[in-house]
Amino acid sequence: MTSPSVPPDHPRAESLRVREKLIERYHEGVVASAGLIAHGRGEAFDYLMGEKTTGPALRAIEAAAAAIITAKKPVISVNGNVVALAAEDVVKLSQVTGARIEVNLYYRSLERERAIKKILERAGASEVLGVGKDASARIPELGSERRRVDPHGILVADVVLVPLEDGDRTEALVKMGKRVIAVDLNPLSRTARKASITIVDNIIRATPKLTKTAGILRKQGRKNPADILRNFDNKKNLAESFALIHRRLLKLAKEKKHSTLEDEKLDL
Ligand code: PTJ
Repeated sequence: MTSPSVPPDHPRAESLRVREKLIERYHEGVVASAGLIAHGRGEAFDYLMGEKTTGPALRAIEAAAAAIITAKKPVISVNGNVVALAAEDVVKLSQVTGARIEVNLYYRSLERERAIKKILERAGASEVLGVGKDASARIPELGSERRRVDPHGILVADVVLVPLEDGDRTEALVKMGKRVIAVDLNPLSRTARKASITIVDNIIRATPKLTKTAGILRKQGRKNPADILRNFDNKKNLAESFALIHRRLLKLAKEKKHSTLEDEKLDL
């Protein structure tokens, strides 16, 4: 099936281009069919937050950067949606922080693992863990295919970044004593609530900001990251995202004239 090209003057051109990219990757066997549904859910929450990186998200990004650069064995876990939306950005993050990249899929198949690895390598990755027999270790207490991990990657990691995740694994990883960083537009999701640090933002916006912040913190030395982590409270940060959505909807409800998201980006 061929996709219609997106008219550049369409008011939601960027959003449509992102959708087309995901559909393309779906047809290539990279994105799972459920990944398209997951994207729609993410879009809905992005609307509620004004499609921009919020204050609470920026604070979570700073804490996440601090956690990654002070980790001994940080790992970035990637799935179909993540490579479709942010392959180059994930590779850059890995290069700046030294975090290893591991493929970890809910709908696991060797074809998908290989296709994802190929995209990451095309984006500049020199190493991709967790493909095929390399995912020989198991996360205890986890029933899904996500339990299969690389013994050199997620199994021994102290910090794991899990963008676009389903909640069970986050919970299991936290139980294993790991610090888990989630990127999830839905602040109500299990993942968002179970993670150690939750970045409530679009992976497309959050990943380059995370890389930039990690680079800046690295230059400042290690004391500052430790302070940032000590002062970060994930529950409080999530509550700020809820409050922000609440305030935004109240403000929109009070608007007398009709306005759309495109002509009125509310500054909250
Ligand atoms: O590639 P696989 O086989 O590992 O499968 C991946 C999916 C995404 C299908 C799987 O992990 C899944 O079912 O995830 P969920 O439970 O639907 O959760 C995905 C979460 O990501 C939802 O809470 C969405 O709101 C959120 N989300 C979707 N798009 C984005 C996002 N968060 C950040 N940025 C996005 N672009």
